[in-house]
Order: sequence, then structure tokens, then C-alpha cells
Amino acid sequence: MDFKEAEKRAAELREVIKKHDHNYYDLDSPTIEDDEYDALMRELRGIEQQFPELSLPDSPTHRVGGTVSSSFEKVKHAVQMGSLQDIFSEDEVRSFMSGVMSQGADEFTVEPKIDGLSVSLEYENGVFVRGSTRGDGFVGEDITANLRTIRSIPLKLNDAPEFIEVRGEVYMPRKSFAALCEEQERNGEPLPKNPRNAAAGSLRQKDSAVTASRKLDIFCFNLQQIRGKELTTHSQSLEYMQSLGFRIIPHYRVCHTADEVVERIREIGEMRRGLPFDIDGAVVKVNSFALRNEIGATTKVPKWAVAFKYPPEEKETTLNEIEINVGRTGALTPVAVFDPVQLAGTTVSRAILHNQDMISDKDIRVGDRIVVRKAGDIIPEVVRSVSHCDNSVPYLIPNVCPVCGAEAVRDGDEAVIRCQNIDCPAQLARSIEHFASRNAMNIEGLGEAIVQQLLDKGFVRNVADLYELDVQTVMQVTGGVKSAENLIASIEKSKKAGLDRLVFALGIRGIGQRAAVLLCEKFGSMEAIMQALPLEICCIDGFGDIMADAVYNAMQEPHRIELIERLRQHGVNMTYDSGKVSDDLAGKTFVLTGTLPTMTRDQAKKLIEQHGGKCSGSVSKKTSYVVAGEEAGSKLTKAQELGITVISEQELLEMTGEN
Ligand code: 0OX
Repeated sequence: MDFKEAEKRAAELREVIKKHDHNYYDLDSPTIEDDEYDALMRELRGIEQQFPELSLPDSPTHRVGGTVSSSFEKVKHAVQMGSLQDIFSEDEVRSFMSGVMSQGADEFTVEPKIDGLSVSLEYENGVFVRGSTRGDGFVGEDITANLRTIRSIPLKLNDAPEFIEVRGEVYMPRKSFAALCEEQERNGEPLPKNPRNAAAGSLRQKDSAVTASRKLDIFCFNLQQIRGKELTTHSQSLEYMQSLGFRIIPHYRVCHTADEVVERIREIGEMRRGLPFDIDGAVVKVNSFALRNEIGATTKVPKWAVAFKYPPEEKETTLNEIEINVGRTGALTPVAVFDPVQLAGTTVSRAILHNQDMISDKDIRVGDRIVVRKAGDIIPEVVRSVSHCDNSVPYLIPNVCPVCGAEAVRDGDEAVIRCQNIDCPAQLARSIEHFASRNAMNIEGLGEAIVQQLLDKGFVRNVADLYELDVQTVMQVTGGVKSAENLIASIEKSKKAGLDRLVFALGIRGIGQRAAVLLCEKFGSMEAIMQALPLEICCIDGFGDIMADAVYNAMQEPHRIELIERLRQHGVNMTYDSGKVSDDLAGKTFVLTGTLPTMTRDQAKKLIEQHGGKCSGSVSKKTSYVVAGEEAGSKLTKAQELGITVISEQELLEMTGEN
């Protein structure tokens, strides 16, 4: 491709990607499969690598990857990013209202208060040039690279003014939070406390690829500065911001009386549990910019706005016990066990206490009356201790492992305390459970109870021992022949599991399923992964230094080397099969459109890739074939315009020798 063609194609791709981002993030109505989206991004990245001049600052490729400098630059905010005065009762709302009304205010907005992190976004001639945290309201930190990874933050505005700065709240949707918790749990990492905390941690990542993986989102709610456009009210500015491409605060309403304002606050409160993100209040603002100026601000907060805080759903109960769980990586996790209470629709009786700092800060002791709630409506947490009982003492996480009695020490500057014994039975049990789990080696029938019995009876000491079990032995723990036979068959079947599953099953810290696939794609075999140097691992897109070091160090541990060798001897698969069948379609790019007679799009895509071909979501001169089914739309028309060969499913099957 020459420069002119590349320039044109890059512009096309940017346009298409932007449209899909808009459909996905702003309209909640995705118009492309994830893998097709990835293919578009890959193509654009390829062009930009070949022609770096085409890597414009507004390109969506800048959303992912790249490492930012080791410390964030400070940013002085031209317009102060004030916080809000909190109020807690309807009486206080009414008194705020009468105060501002006496100064002439007759129009207000009420909007949800998103529980996230305030950021400022600056655009010069429509291009996103800088994003920063609120900091202390006067000086924040430059987190542009990380903010670029949030797809709902426009990198380029439609019909932009000369300069605009908007303020918004970055948050982690409850769904992303639940997924992150699940992943952290699978990887044996500490759980984030709540969506807000998780969003904060994600935004302050040194490696923006990590931010990108966290699926953050934003709502914009304030026009900080603008040059080249006159606006007179807040609601007008929200509409204008929306027209520029910003995702603005939802459910806001313009109200005219104190009754209307109170009513809207109640309505937002009722919506609260059903929203896909956390809110902790409603914000009431004077609508007119001119009046806002007249009313003014204190050094900290504007006097023309207040935040009404909803009481969180909290319950009081008694803390009966603090249990210590020992995880796969030896981390000692204290768990509060309390009298059961109903919260956000379920009965809860346990909550993770995270670490010693949290327990000490809140001075939580066994026997206390405590207040509990659900963070992000999902994860139970202890909010505070209400009262201690007589003779109680401050709680300290033991410095010995409760399971094996070995020393447990605080891990560097992490808050986690870990059991130091690599043969700790609890660590072994958790790591065998992880090895057998559905997303790892998928050994059906090897749950917690069976693993514990196998360990207790001394039948296994590590995962390699599983492959030496026989029906006779297993029967002693399962009780029946049939179940023992099934378990042995399942263990046998796991030998053929994909290498990515095995890499994930090994339980290397920080290496989840996705990272395992990436390692396999890059190195192809266990042997190559074991020999890989941190520098080679680090250049995998999506990997940072920490992950690379974790893999390298894990592969130097003598016990792990021995374990892998034993697994190999037992016939466990050690090579990566990407599913490739032939190279018949190598170098060819296909676009699928319409409904194919027998195959789904995913099946057709898989078939093409198995034969070395590539699939793309959009038709261009680079497309080799368009596979068209019934009701093929604009892609078919475009193929015809560009003179690209259009084939049927039948012809595709013939090309791949499948028919
Ligand atoms: C929120 C939120 C925060 C801008 C001017 C004064 C305070 N978390 O959702 N802040 C503001 O307003 C700022 N509005 C919001 N909706």
C-alpha cells in the first residue's frame, strides 16, 4: 500500500471505529462483534506502524497500550475543580433552594451524583490534548494516556469550538467491577473494595494497557471553559457537549420549584438500585451561568450547587468471628463472619476484611456490633464498628499460617500477608482446585471436597500426582466406582487441554486466561515460554514489566520446573495449537456479510482463520473476497463498487477443501 492509499484507508478505519464506539458507548447499541472490532483496530495499528505520520493524536489506536512515564506530571487547573457541599435531608435541600431563589434563581438541574473520580478533559480545535485528575481542585495529575483508553471519551469532537474543557466522572460500571472481582479472585489477587476504588486504581496505572482492560466509562457533567462559543445555561451546555460527542450525565432534569427538585431527588433515589453504575447522591445546580457567577463560591465549593447524599442500604449485625482464608498464593485473607442480614436482595453473613490496615483503621474486633453493606450492590463489606464488647482486644491477623503454622509475613510494600511455606496444604488445595477449575484444565468432579480428601489421605501432593491416580485409589474418596471412573476419565481428558489452559492452570501471579493465550500465541510451546526472557515477554501487547517478571521468575523456580517436567512425562499437552489446518487462504482478507445458509458468522470466521486467512469488518481495496449471504447490505454494494470478488458460502467451503 502506498502512502496515499494508507492515508485514505486509515481515515476510513478511524471513521468506522468512531461510529462503532458511538453506537456501543453512547447509544448502548453495539453494531459490531468484538472480534470484528479488534480486526479493524489491528488493521489501523498496522497502517500506523508502517506510516508513523498517520498516527494522529486523535487516532483510536492511542486508546490501548503504551506505558506512561513513571510519575504523572502535575497539571494546574485553569478553572478550579471544586468539590460539592454535601447535605443529607430534604429540609437542607429546601433551605439551599430558598437561599439561591432569594438571589434570583428560578431554574435548576437535578442530576445523579456518580460515584467515581472527577477528571478534566481539554480539547484544542476538537482534538483531545490533555486529561487530568481533580487532585486538590487546583492541581491535578496528567493522566491523558490512561484516559485515552476509555472509549467513551471522544478523541476528536464533531464541529468543535477553538478550545473546550469539560469535567466528568470516570467510573467503573457494576458489570466491569463484577468481572474484575471474578478475575482477581481467579488469579489469586486481592479484590478491589468497591467500583470507585477499582476505578481509581485503574486510572492511576503506570501501564495504560491495564487501564484499557478495566472497562471504565465516563459521564460528563460540567463545562469548565470554552472559547469560540456562547452558552448561557448548564442544561444548554450539557446538550451542546452531547452534540460534540461527549457522554453526558444521564437522568438529569430541569426543575423550577423546590417541590420539583425534591421530587426528582426522590425519583433518582428510587432508580438507584437498578442503575448499572454506583451513584451516591443527587446534585442540585443553579442552571444560569450568569447567576452562578453572582452567587459565587467559597474556597472549596460553589455556593450555587449542593450534593444530596442518599443513605446507603446498611444493616447492623454482630461480628461473631474473623476467619482466615489461605489463598492459592499464600495470601491470608481475613473474612468477617456475622449474624445473617438481608442486603440488596440477598442474605449475607460474610464479608472480606481485605487487610490489617483496613481492620486497624476501623478498629474492627471480634464480638463488635458492626454495620455492613454491599459495595457496588455486589460485594458485602464491613463499613464500621459501632461498639466493642467488654474485654475485646484489637484484632491482629496472625503472623503464622492458620493451616500449616508456617511464618506469614507482609509482602514488600503490598498490604497482603502471605504464608511462606510453598508446601502449605491450604495453598496446595487452592492451587489444585484452580488447576482443575472450568477455565483451567476443566477436570469435572474435582471440587473442593474431593481435593481436600485426596490431600488428607496423602494420595496427591501436587497437580502432577493427579495423573498417577487410579480408580481403586479414587474410589476411597468418591465412594463409588462410577464416580471414580468418571473422575479418572476427566483427568485423562485434561491431558489434551490447550496449552493456554495449562499456562493459566499453573497459577502464576497476575497471569489470567487472556495473558495465558497471549503467551501461547507468542511462544507456541511450554518449552519456549520457560526459556523466554523478561524482555521478550514484555513486548507482548498487553504485558507490562510486572507480568513479564512474574512469568520469568515462576519459570525459574525448581519446583515448578520439576512439576512441568512430570506433567510432560504424563502426556499433558505442551504445545499450542492455534487451530490452524492449512495455509490455503494465507494473505487473503475476507469480509462476511448477510446471513449464510448453513454457517454462523463465527463459524465462517473460524474456518477462514483455520486456513490462514484473515477476516475484517469492513470492505476496502485490500479485501480479497466478500462472502455474501442473504440480505447482504452495504458491504455487498461497496464490494461491487470496488470490483471485489463476491463469493457464496459454498464457494468458501470449496476454497478450504471442506466440500
Ligand atoms: C457527579 C458530579 C460531580 C461541577 C461544578 C460543581 C461541582 N459526581 O456526578 N460534580 C458535579 O458538579 C461539579 N456534578 C456531578 N454530577
